[in-house]
Amino acid sequence: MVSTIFALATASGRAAIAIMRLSGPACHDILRALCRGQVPPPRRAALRSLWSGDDLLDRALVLWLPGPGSYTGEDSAELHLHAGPAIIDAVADALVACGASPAEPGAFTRRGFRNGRLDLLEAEGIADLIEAETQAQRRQALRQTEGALSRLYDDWAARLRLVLAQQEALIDFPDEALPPEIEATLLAELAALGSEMAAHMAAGGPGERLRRGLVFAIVGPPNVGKSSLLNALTGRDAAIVSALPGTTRDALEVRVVLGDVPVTLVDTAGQRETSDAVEAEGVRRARAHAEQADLVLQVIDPFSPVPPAGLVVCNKIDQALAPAGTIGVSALTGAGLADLTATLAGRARALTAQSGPPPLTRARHRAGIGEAAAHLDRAAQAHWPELRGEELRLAMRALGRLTGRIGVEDLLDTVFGQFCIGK
Ligand SMILES: Nc1nc2c(ncn2[C@@H]2O[C@H](COP(=O)(O)OP(=O)(O)O)[C@@H](O)[C@H]2O)c(=O)[nH]1
Ligand SMILES: [Mg+2]
Repeated sequence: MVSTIFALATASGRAAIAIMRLSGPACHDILRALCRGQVPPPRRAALRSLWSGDDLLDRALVLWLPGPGSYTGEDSAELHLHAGPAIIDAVADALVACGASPAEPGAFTRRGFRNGRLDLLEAEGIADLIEAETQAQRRQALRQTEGALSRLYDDWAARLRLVLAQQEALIDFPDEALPPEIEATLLAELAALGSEMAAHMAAGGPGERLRRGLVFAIVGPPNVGKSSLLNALTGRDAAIVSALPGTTRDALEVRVVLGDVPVTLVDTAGQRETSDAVEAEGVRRARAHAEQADLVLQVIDPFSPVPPAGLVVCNKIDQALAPAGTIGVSALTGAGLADLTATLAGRARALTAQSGPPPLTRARHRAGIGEAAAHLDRAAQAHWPELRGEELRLAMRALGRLTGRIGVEDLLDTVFGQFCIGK
């Protein structure tokens, strides 16, 4: 028996309106109880008094959204309450008294998935859409909620199904006069699918990076002005600046938006030999950060040796000229900072740039496509027709798990656990 769930769909805290959302078979009964029989017509907003016994709880805009055309596919309702905490508490109590229960995170979207209103990729897109901080992230997430990635994977699955049908014909009628080119056509299609998947994985980096945001690490010798540069770039007094070398020990992270991409700038301890155990740990962490960063800004000053490669920023150009091949700035005077910001924004855009088909956006997608491609590879090399058929079925299964059309029970908690309550 499916339960009826409710949750606040709007953020908590004082506001003009709070939307309480309900979904499940008891919705109509609950509305009838709260509105004393005056349930509004389907999909028409209507003002109603909400009652709990003789207690008037609020006057609210009420929406009755019968399934299966609702977000969850079930009978649903919305109560647009005045957003006072006492009202929300009273309405929640009344809903519980009517037999409804508070929703878990992602419960509404999960029901939508179960009822075929959206697939797993589209559901992930909705989670990303809510998390999106920049317009580029919003566009990418919206494209995924609209099914762009699902269509790509479904199309591959459909082509695989055809290959599998041809393969089965070869298995079932080995002695019949089947056209001799069947096997060659089948192998050519397998190769084509394999290379499309490989290209998709190769092009997936930007999609994943845009979804999670970038990390730029600021590294270099002590005292060249790394912390000053972090403060200047972020317009915040986040890092401690001092003439004393070895001031920065913990890596300090500040989030900014560069080129419409969220970027975490990490200030690190200056690279030098040190007998101070804490600073040495800082130096070790700085190296680890640099290894994992999407981009490393090597900061020097005009008096330090120029690193052999990479993006080199020479700070303190108020004191001396920057060496050739470096980007000269002064964290003190602000000289060159606009150019540096523009360069970093360009790098951020390049690292997340997309063209052509929708990119994969999560490690889950990469793993699934990788698995499908591996089975295709084995299918192409299989000597036994039955073995090839089995590998093709496994490849289709890997694709089906991506959209959630097959065997995903074990995945659902992971996917929907990332949602907020009320979505
Ligand atoms: N003249 C000059 N001094 C700077 C500049 N940037 C930072 N400093 C000074 O250099 C010293 C070290 O700065 P800090 O940001 O702590 O360097 P870090 O050790 O690399 O993080 C401090 O005394 C800063 O005031 C600059 O652009 N010009
Ligand atoms: Mg520092």
